[in-house]
Parts: sequence; structure tokens; C-alpha cells
Amino acid sequence: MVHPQALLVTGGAGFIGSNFVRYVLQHHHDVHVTVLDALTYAGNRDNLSGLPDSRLRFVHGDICDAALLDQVVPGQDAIVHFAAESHNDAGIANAEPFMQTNVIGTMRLVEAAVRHDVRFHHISTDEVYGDLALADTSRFTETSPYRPSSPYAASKAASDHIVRAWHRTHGLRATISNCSNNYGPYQHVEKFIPRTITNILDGKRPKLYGNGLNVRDWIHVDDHSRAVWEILTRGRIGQTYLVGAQGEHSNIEVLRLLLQLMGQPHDAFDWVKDRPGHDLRYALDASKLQRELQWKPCHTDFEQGLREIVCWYAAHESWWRPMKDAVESVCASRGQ
Ligand code: NAD
Ligand code: TDX
Repeated sequence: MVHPQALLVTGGAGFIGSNFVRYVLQHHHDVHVTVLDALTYAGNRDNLSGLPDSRLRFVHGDICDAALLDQVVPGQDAIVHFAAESHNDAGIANAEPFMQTNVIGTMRLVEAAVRHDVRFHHISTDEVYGDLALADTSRFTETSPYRPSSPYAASKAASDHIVRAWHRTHGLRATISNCSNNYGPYQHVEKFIPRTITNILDGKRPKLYGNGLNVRDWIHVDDHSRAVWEILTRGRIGQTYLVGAQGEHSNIEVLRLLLQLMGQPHDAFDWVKDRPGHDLRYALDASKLQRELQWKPCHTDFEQGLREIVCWYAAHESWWRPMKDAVESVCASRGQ
């Protein structure tokens, strides 16, 4: 598409959405961004602090609200849809908000995008493909079958199907990206890397689920943001692109690396109850994105990336402190 000048970013006050908004405003000086965010427990206005008011408008509202969408969507060149319930453990405890936001909310948005003929990019996850065996060396591709294992993954799989159906049936000008596990600044402390770092900063022992051998494929959030921009502006309509940086590490490796970087003994952690249905291994093949759009990850040194994130959380205690106790008490009530 021609370079969009007016961009609607849903979920732009969350972790990846706010990093994407910062990326766009810093790198593309002619773009105006409207963030639509319901400010759930995971959304935070402060995630957007310091960005230029002249090119950023914040709308507090729900993507399920069709009347609100009819006010916000007209005049936009594109919608980038990040808004979601994103935490697997929360979806296991109560799937209701996941179905509401991730499924119904996505349907409301694509309907609005069709009504007002606006280009749509959908942000999704590798979890829609289920998991791979630990001994398996293959990786997911764009043609891997959908086999979601968790309530969260099932809701994201449904949202992907909705986007494809509205593309085919209603002519929605859509692309989809499925990305692997992100790390970076402003990630909620319920997630593995920030939870571990803030526990260690607090003098508490971090927690490892199950046997710790589960593998995640880590990517820095800035590499994800750049991939989304390339797909939005140069991707082929109707296509799906996988976004991953060949960053496979087992959870115990990540935990031990963080303990070492933070000057702790290698065994200064607790083994806790496993997650029900815990996916074993995620691994993505991003060669389509690399081949078609010449995208390559910049943050290829994971240890250096983690070192920077440790420094970020150490320097931003006032950002994470207000959410820390609530997260730890929910985890404790699950035995995690
Ligand atoms: P997050 O939980 O940090 O942020 C989600 C944001 O969406 C919050 O600001 C929240 O207030 C907002 N939101 C939730 N429900 C809403 C609603 N009904 N209406 C409007 N806003 C609402 O999530 P994240 O980790 O930044 O993930 C963003 C997107 O990226 C999600 O779609 C997720 O599935 C996808 N994704 C995440 C990862 C990851 O590693 N975190 C990896 C791949 C894909
Ligand atoms: O304290 C912990 N200890 C632990 O061992 C936590 C919080 C997690 N874990 C494990 C569970 C997972 O194997 O670490 C791994 C990562 O856990 P999460 O950070 O909860 O992420 P995950 O479930 O892999 O999902 C993430 O990546 C894909 C995002 O939350 C999703 O939104 C995204 O789609």
C-alpha cells in the first residue's frame, strides 16, 4: 500500500502495541497514530509517555463497541490490530474475556474495516499452530496446520480465521503476521522474563514451571515492530507472514542466564506446578518474510538483549511496582 499517514493501533497501550507506536512515530515523521485501548489491567497510558502529542491521539474504548468504531475508523488509512487478552495462565483460569476481546472484538473490527474500506493488519501468534516435540527439529511455516492447545491460542486461531474469512467473502484488504515470544521494555510483569527479573530485583526466588525444558523462540519487540511495518506497507494482501528470529531457548536456560546476569547462584529459583496443557516447543521459520520483504532481525545477541532488559526493569521500578503484588498473589493462588 502507499505509505499510510493515518494509522489506528488497537491495544496501543499494551506491551507490543506501545513499542510499535513508538517505533512508527520515531521512524516515520509523517504518520499520525490513533491508539484505541480499553486500558484493561494490561494497558497503561504511561507506556506511551514522551511521544509527540501532535501526532498521537489516545481513545479510551473497547474494540467490541461497534458504535465507537464507526467514529474512530473513518478517515484511517490502516488499522493495526494488537488488542487482545494475551496471557495464557489467565485464559486457563477464565476464558470468557479471551473469547469476547480476541474473537468478538476482532469480528467487530473487521466489520468496521469493511464498512469504511480500511486496510487491516492482524497481529497474531505462533501458538495457533500448537506445539512441536522437543526432539523435533522442524519449525512452523505459513502452511502448518492450526492446532491450538490453550484457550488463549484457540481464541487467536479463531481471530485469524475471521480475518481470512472477511478477506475472502467481504474483500477485506488484510494481512496477518504470526510472531514468536517477544521480549523488551514495557512487558507486563505477569510474563516469564519480566516476572523473573522483578522477582530477583525484589529478593524473591523466581519460579520455573514444570521441568523447565519447554522451549520458546524469542524475538526482540523492535524486530517485531519493524516486521509489522514492512508487512503493512509492502506485504501482499491476503497473505500471512511468520515473524521469528531463530531465538530458541529452553525456559531453564533463560532463567539461568538471568540469574547469572543478575549475580545470583544458578540454583536460586523454585520449581513450581506446571501449566495445564503446557506447550512444549515453539519454533518459527520466517524465510517468507526474509525473502519477500528483505526483513532480518537486528537483535541477534540474546544475552545482550537480556542484559539491556534487566537494566530497563532495574531503572523503571516506578513503572512495574504498582502491578507486582497483584501478579504475585494470583500466581501464588495457583501454586506458581
Ligand atoms: P498486552 O496484554 O501487553 O496488551 C494488550 C493491550 O490490549 C492492552 O493495552 C489492553 O488494555 C488492550 N485491550 C485488551 N482488551 C481490549 C479491548 N476489548 N478493547 C481495546 N483494547 C483492549 O499484550 P501484548 O503482549 O502486547 O500482545 C499484543 C498482541 O500481540 C496480541 O494480539 C497478542 O496475541 C500478540 N502476540 C503477543 C506475543 C507476545 O510474546 N507477547 C507474541 C505474538 C503475538
Ligand atoms: O513464572 C513463570 N515461569 C515459567 O516457567 C512464567 C510466568 C512462565 N513460565 C514459562 C511458561 C512458558 O513456557 O515460561 C514460558 C513463557 O511464558 P509466558 O511469558 O507466559 O509466555 P507464553 O505462554 O509462551 O506466551 C507468550 O508468547 C506468545 C505471550 O504471552 C503470548 O501472548 C504470545 O502469543
